[in-house]
Amino acid sequence: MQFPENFTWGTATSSYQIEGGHDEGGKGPSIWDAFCEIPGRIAGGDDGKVACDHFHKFREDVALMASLGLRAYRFSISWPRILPTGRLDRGSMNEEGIRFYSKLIDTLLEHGIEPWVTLYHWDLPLALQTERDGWLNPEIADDFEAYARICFEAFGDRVKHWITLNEPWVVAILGYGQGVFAPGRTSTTEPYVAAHHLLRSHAKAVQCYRNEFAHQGGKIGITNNCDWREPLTDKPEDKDAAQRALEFYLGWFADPIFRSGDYPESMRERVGDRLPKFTEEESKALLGSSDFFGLNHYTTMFAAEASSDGKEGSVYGNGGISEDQDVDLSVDPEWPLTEFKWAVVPWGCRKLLGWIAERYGDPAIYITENGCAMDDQVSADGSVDDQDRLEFYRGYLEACHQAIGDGVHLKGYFAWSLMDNFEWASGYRFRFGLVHVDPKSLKRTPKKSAHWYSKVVRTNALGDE
Ligand code: PNW
Repeated sequence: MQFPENFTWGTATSSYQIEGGHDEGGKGPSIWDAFCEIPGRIAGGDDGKVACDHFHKFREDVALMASLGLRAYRFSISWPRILPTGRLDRGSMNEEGIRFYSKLIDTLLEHGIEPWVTLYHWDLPLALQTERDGWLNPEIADDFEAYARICFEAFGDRVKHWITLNEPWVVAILGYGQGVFAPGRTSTTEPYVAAHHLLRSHAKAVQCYRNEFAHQGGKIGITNNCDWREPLTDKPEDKDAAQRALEFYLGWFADPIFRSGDYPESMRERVGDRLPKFTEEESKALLGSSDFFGLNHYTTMFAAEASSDGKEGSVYGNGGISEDQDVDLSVDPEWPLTEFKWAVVPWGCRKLLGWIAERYGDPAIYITENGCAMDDQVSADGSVDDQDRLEFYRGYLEACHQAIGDGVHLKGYFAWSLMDNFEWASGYRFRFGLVHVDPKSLKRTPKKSAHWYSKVVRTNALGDE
């Protein structure tokens, strides 16, 4: 199974999950630094103070990626490492932070690895939360634009792929709806407000890039996450439920950008006044504001018209505010589960890619995350024979290959994650890495899946192992 020659192969990480150095090099605190201090919020009382210590070991990590033959690396910039208070007016810019990412980018380029940079992967400067209400404040769009401009200025000569936001759905639903992620708020109105200002912020940053940095010749887009929703039966109500579930999950963020400049009709109907409205100018700025369709995809569930007993399926609920969607979710007990209890369903990936191609007019799609946590058995020498993870990747990459055969413009794939890291509210219990990181020595050892992925990347082909 051969992939196109110019297909982008990479791995992905995010700042808070790997960097550590939480109070080093002039960095200010983020909402995740604070959230981890609250008893009971993170499994095992873990935090990202040291994480993988990538802040000090980045050269080693880049060399490791190069040795695996990876061509692209998606990482995120920690906003409070650049602006310790989040804004230019109070604290000033942190030159040390700029120097850190500059060195990282140079090191990647020296090794022939393309940097793909995410501006926001959830580590909001704490002061923007405590003093200004975070993503609930409309003015955050100006703060985000100012921060983005600094990054374009400092790194845009070398960075040609920008991702404004990672998974605004997670920020809105898990951060402001269920409160399991920072800032830990629980509400049925705030997710829609936060989502609205996340979208406005994205559009502003893109406008800034296109107006002021077009000469840099890069691409800019957004990454959304979505699982596949398969109708439980052929009944029209279940088919409608699956469609509605996808609209509440992905359409919420993708319709304004790739389709209509506005939220899906199904959301307007059901959410009513709690769904904010875009001005005409905002709609115009949003529509077409992404050069590519970034997609993080992990799993699949069945969707059915809600029954009165209101059952819920996934660890994080059902992909929106359940009360608003009227969708029941379930899984097939035959589907294998990862350690994270996400079902392994490669055909769901193929179907989702097809759904996106159709609904959004065949955009260039990049899978910016796909991967799994598995029950790694670590040998004394740190090696991990993770055949199950390898099978996961083989299955999902086969599905990607089939989607390309269906005519979907899938242009790249980033494995989540380069290495085991801080898995948010689950702490260090779940290991998504291709590379094992020893919790004490922080020594890196590629797992069996990493060697397999390395072969795929080098040959553009899915071989046997
Ligand atoms: C993504 N959901 O998070 C993130 O981008 C990564 O930082 C994270 O480590 C990875 O997936 C694994 O969890 C998600 O509930 C968190 O559907 C939750 C969901 C999806 C993605």
